[in-house]
Amino acid sequence: MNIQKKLENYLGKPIAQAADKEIYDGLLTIVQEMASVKERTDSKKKVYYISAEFLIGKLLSNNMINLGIYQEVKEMLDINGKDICRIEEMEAEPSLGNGGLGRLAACFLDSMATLGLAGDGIGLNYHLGLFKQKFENHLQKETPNPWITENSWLKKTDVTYPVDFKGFQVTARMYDIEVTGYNNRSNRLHLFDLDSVDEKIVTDGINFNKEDIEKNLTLFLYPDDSDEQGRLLRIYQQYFMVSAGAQLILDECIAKGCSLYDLPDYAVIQINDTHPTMVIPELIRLLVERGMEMDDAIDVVSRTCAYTNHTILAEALEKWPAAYLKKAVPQLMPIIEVLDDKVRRKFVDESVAIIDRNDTVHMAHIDIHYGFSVNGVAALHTEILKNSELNHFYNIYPQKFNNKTNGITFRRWLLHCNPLLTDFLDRTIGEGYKTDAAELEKLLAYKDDKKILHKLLEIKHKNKEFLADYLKEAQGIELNPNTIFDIQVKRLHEYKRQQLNALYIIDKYLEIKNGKIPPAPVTAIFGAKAAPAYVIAKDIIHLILCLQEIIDHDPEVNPYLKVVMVENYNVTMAGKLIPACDISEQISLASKEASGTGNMKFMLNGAVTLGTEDGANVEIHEAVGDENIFVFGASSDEVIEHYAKSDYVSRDYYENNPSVKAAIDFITSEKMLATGCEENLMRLKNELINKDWFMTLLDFDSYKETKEKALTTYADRMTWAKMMLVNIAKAGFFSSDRTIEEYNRDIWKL
Ligand code: 26Q
Repeated sequence: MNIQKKLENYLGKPIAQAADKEIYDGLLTIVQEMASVKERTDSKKKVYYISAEFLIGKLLSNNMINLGIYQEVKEMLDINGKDICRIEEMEAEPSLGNGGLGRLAACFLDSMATLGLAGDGIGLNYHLGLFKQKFENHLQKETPNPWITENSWLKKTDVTYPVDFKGFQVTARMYDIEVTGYNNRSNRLHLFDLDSVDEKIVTDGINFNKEDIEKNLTLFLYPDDSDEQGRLLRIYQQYFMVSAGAQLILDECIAKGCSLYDLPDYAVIQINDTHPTMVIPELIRLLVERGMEMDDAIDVVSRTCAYTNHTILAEALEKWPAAYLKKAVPQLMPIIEVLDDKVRRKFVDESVAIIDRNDTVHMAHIDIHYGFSVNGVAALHTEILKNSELNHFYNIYPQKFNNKTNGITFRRWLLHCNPLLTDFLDRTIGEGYKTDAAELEKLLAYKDDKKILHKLLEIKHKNKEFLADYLKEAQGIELNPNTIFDIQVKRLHEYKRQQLNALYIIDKYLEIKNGKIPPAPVTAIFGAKAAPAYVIAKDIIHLILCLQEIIDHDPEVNPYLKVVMVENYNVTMAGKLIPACDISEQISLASKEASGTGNMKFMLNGAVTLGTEDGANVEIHEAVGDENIFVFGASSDEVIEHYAKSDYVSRDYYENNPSVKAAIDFITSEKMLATGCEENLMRLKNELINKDWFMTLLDFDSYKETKEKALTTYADRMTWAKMMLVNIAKAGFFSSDRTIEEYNRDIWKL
């Protein structure tokens, strides 16, 4: 039966007469059916990608693309007077992640299924995803973000496991989401949940009773720098996930006939940052419980687990007071003590111990000692891990360290979000690039082809118009597609330096006020959520929202400059913004951004990067060459030296650089105070002058100079189009298919 018939059967009426929501539900059912009869990947050995976050985003269109029915459905809807974009809007986004790390996990699931590798995800079924962001009085407000509806991608299973906490036991239930590969077999994402969780305990905003674990365990995804209160709860969540996950893994292996001593031949567990680290002691505990000697269990588990590090920020490496673990999961402490004891017998160096003198447990240290692989997520990041952050470990275990530069799935970040470019590529270089991303390089043959270059500019312009239409309708924001779209979207963090971009905007504003007109009109677009307890990050949002309003109301300035901060930036919004971008802002302080993956999505969609030599920007720079990227700022070596010597003094820059001083002083100018809140603005100004931990002012001049160069180059349309073309052509390396092939080649060996 064709899809139109199936859908009409489901609806019981002609499509033209059905509401968007009914059509969505119908398509969901049909797609789920098609996905469930897909053959599952199968092999003796399987990878379990265990992660506290899977930022999968909306699934309908993605699944339809991977099942090969997207085009057919789109046309069928068209004929019946329905717009697929409207249908997509009926789906609530599962925001089950904070940002890069969670989104990476989702891209990896897509690539594993597409490559036909047996690889399932293990995570948590948060009832409320990352909070919804609202702006009120130029401030971020957080509200709950439910996504589970009656008809959803989640399938309840009968699989349950007991999980013990101190003094009580709960039952973990498994829910599954089918992961369809692109023209290939399917895998599963297993999300564990607790039947007793009760959404009604959420009071105002996103507050809830933190005491009642049985009601709140999987209620919320915690923001990435959760406050003290939330920390204990995270331990409960993490243990719940790994204990249920470990039981599932053992069950599956045993069902395949595996003797537990052969576990590494049947399973490889990829630990996504330290959040699932407790899987190591938990598996050891379970194996011992099933009769294995402790030493054997440690050996078996160590040959099964591999660890990925996603951060260089020392303060972000998870450490738990032993007292917390004792309070929540006392059964793990004796195991962790044995693990620590073994390390201490072997190595005198206190810095590699698992439990330190203050009785704090270092989660990453467990992973490194008791996993067989440690990888960073971009070349520079891995080098920094080896040479500084984890140097002591690298000296002990050089063979464990390896790099796996991140990647993104082209199914979502090109085929779905940019149909115009996809269609253009299909016609220009054929469709081979969809399964072999390296084929994008075929585009280089057209580097000097004026017709092709014009076409690229035309596509970009259309995408800018689409974005303008969308933002007008969704958020009442007016954009002019004839301006340069300069976009910085990512979590709000001081190290990512949205404040540098904001200072540039103030500088521009002041220049225009003084009669200096910029080479081309610019629209600076931001999107970012700040963790609710991250005060300075929220102050930076406040600054940007105030600038937006002031500039909007200033007729002297608004013909040349516009600032827009979109509300509630998420995966869905990313899919609309990225294809419309001219300049991709990747301006973290060198050495701080492990990789970045937004940088890759922008490049693939023909934006030109304005960035520091940080994370994967370094590899983007190498791929496109000096002429096709705008690089600025201090190098990671310089930055690391500044930290080592503690010789960066932001006040010196403030006092000696008149532009910097003027921009910072503007933050608390009369105009700003009339729009914003004095407390927030004063605090931010003081922070920049007296702390500036991420050296914003150090790079100000170089940022400004390089950005001016980018704006001038933009005016030369053919040069710019050529830059776009090279960026697209060279994006193939950043496909997550390549990344996953490398994981499999070097670590998993399926
Ligand atoms: C920790 C403790 C308590 C509560 C939350 C957390 C927590 C949660 C999420 C800490 C960190 C995260 C997320 C980190 C993350 O997204 N890292 C990013 O990973 C990307 C994929 O590798 C990289 O591209 C980014 O550079 C890196 O910042």
